[in-house]
Amino acid sequence: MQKKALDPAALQTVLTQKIRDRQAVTGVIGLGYVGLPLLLEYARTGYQSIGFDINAEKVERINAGDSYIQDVPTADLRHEVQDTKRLRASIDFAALAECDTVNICVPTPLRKTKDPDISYIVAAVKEIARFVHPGMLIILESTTYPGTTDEVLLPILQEHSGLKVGRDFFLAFSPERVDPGNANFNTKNIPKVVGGVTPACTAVAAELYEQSLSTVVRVSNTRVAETVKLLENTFRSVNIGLVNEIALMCNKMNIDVWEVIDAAATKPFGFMPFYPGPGLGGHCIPIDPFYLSWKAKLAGFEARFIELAGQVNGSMPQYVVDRVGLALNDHSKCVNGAKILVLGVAYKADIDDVRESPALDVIRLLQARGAEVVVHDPYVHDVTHEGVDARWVELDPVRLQTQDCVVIVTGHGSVDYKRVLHNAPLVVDTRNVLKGKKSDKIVRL
Ligand code: SAJ
Repeated sequence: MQKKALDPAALQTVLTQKIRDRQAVTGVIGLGYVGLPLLLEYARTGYQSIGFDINAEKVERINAGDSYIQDVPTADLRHEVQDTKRLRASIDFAALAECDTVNICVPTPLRKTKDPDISYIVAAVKEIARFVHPGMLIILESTTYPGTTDEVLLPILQEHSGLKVGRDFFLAFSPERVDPGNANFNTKNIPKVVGGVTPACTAVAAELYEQSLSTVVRVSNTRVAETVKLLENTFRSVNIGLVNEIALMCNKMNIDVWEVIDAAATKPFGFMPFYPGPGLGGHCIPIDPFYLSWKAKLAGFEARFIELAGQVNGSMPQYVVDRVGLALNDHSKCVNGAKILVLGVAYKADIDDVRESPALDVIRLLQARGAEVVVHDPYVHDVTHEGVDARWVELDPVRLQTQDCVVIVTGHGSVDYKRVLHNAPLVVDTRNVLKGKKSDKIVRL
């Protein structure tokens, strides 16, 4: 007898009920600083939760209840792996067939040409397409350009399966907003924006998040949701670029830009302080805006602020090295042959991440000018990244006294800057960590 096709609403109702009853099996592809915390939230909510990653070591560590993500306490992970047995990881993507929902949380880097590289997303969605089934919900979380979900994921899923979005399966986008190490905001309490290919997709995706997360913000479609994240991070990149340009301007006019910003920040409305620095690091801010400008260019629009901010922020490492040269010159020395200690290598304070760190550019540029560079960073001991190789040293008084210059590039809170200032003959402070200190030995951006 001809099997009666389920009516479209039935699948949505069935999946919604499974989500509400915690009967849905949730899957997360990509077990990094976004995926693993999300997987843990799903398990905590009561779902059978399967994590997928191509890295066997990560899978092994998760299944041993051993966390490698700063924001995922090992004890919490172990509880869901060993006690409740709700969480497991797998490198075998066939287990996707067991999943009712799948979140894609894989990297989206830039190519050397500054074009988006969505190859990790495509690889993940092709795996899903092998196992997509009626009543399945797929949500892309990786930061990407507007249109990725509709133009790339949807065709792959529909063509491989013959299923129809919004009827047989549900597809949405929800930007990840994880800020690693943030003590106040985490996966559970950061408002979650979500937009689906169809209203039914939005509804089902919101239903899933509403079971685990504090606040869910529904938007009308995937493109809005994709653009939200890019606006958030372009906002930062452009404002950091602005304040870097103001810093260069103030230096020319012999005005203390740090004092200007602190005073401007007393304005109780309509102003948000950003601070100059040695450049833009991390895997979000230097990269995400170029996903937006790349797509805008295809639509015939030149995103000038994004490009300009990229130029200004990208010029800061060279500006820092030029300021070091001028400072040494004032002490009758030159960069060539100078002993220089770069203090701080991570891309921002109090973390160990060196991805895109401007410190690597500062080191590279100083070495290219003949300086003998050593580094100290309490969080980063191996400084062989992106073609840079510099020796890590302890921050002892003799070391400081024998340097020609110390360049503070990352303002880690655990460093004793008073001791640095006391012992070093010259300090170039790109982060104003010596704020309020008066000394001829200090050069500020
Ligand atoms: N930076 C400055 N001046 C500033 C702020 C930052 O030079 O005033 C530099 C930092 O040193 C760093 C880079 O910019 O090298 C990026 O810093 P960030 O504070 O934006 O930190 P990120 O890259 O960790 O950005 C993340 C983002 N989170 C997500 O993408 C989910 C961003 O949206 C957050 O707003 C940001 O953390 C945050 O607020 O901490």
